[in-house]
Amino acid sequence: MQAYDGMYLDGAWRPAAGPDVIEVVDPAEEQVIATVPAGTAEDVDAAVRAARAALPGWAATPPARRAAHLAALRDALAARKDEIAETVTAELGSPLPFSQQVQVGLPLAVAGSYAELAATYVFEEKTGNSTVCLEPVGVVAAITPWNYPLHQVVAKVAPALAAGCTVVLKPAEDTPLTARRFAEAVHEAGLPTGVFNLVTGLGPVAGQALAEHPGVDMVSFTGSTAVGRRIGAIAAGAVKKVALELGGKSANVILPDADLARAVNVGVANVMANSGQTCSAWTRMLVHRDQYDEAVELAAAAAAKYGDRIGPLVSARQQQRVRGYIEKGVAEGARLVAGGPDNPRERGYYVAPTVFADVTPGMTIAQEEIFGPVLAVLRYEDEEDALRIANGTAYGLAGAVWSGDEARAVAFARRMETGQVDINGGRFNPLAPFGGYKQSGVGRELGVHGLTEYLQTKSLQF
Ligand code: TXE
Repeated sequence: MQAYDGMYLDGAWRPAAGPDVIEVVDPAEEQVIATVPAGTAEDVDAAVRAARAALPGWAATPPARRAAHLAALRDALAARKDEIAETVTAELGSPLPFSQQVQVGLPLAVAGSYAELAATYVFEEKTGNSTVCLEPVGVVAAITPWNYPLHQVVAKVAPALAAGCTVVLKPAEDTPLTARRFAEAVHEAGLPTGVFNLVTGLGPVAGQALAEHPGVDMVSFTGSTAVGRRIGAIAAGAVKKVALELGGKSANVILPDADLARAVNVGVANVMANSGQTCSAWTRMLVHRDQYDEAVELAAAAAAKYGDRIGPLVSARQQQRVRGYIEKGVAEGARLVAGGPDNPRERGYYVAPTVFADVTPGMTIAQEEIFGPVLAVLRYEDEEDALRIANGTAYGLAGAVWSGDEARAVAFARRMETGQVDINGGRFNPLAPFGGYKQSGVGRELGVHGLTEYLQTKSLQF
């Protein structure tokens, strides 16, 4: 057990204001592996002051110099990639190969993309007799969740720094160790003092104090819709900018002319990855009624094969939550064809890869975000029916369409109320904007769109 002290404030690790700590648990072993300080409003205030003091210098730093700093940060993260992957596995539980390839591989690509964008983005443009200046919003509060502990941090901090903003990060209480590794990389990369600050702590204490702090100009939040609403209300009250990346209930629409086996197998893998703890996961599979039985059989077999490779959920709380949803699915009349509510192992917060058939659009498991390895397979009559079902939830974050005719898939995707759609499998693109329609959020992350979230405009007339 390692007792970490200090928070990264104003360019150094400094003692926390209070004595309280947060226990970090290895979810595979159900054992406390470390403690970190539980920050208070006092720590938050010190961090915001440091970020404010650093703002004028960083905002005035030429973009090419900021880009060089971001490239150094990317390199520092890359140099520690194995250690970070091990840290993610220890506190989140994701299997090590997944931590290496996805949990760390993906944010490295994102950090690299912002090092390039900072160098090439045009921060000033002319329109008629005006010059439009794109200036940093100011001090950014980044509040992140635990499901992709490095990616969620990089997806906010890298564009904010590229834009010339300074940052205070409050990471999720379940995964603060990865955030500490990130802060170490910032330090090694030699970023100017106070440009990035880290406060570990509980959401309702440190997170709330940060969102409410008058020295914060913008809050960028990823997490539950319930907390997102609260943060949105705080931001509206203080008239500060806000970006919210919330939950999802994405549809994987398999049109009748698709390669059914491929669409089902990729669809199951998508839901089971990271034990279902992915906001963009395709948790609803929509299949034409003529192919329904075959698809259910394929999905059940694919889920059963996934059994040994799945990691635990992050916490006992999330395990309870997911089991509760599975029990609700059964109670509402859906048919379990793989997995179920029982823990498949003696130790660890595991849930077996679970597939429900005979799910109807109004059921709780077809409407609410479960955030576990649980797939709902729904039947549709025709394309219009599929579209109605796909668009028939409060969320709109991601989705997929499969068809032998790409143009048909694209036409369908254009009618989906969602921020990102993969056509016949798609591939991750660190430059493609990511974010939600409807209750899935406000604003976009990644690429140029992710950068402009952290900018405000000033026009000069001549
Ligand atoms: O999220 P919270 P939780 C969804 C998913 C999951 C559910 C609950 O469905 O089952 O949310 O997860 C901080 N003021 N997602 O409870 O509480 C908190 O410390 C300021 C979807 O872990 O929203 C953490 O840093 N901050 C999702 C962050 O908010 C507060 C990822 C997220 O925690 C706060 C995670 C407050 N009052 C969960 N209360 C996604 N979209 O990817 C908490 N926090």
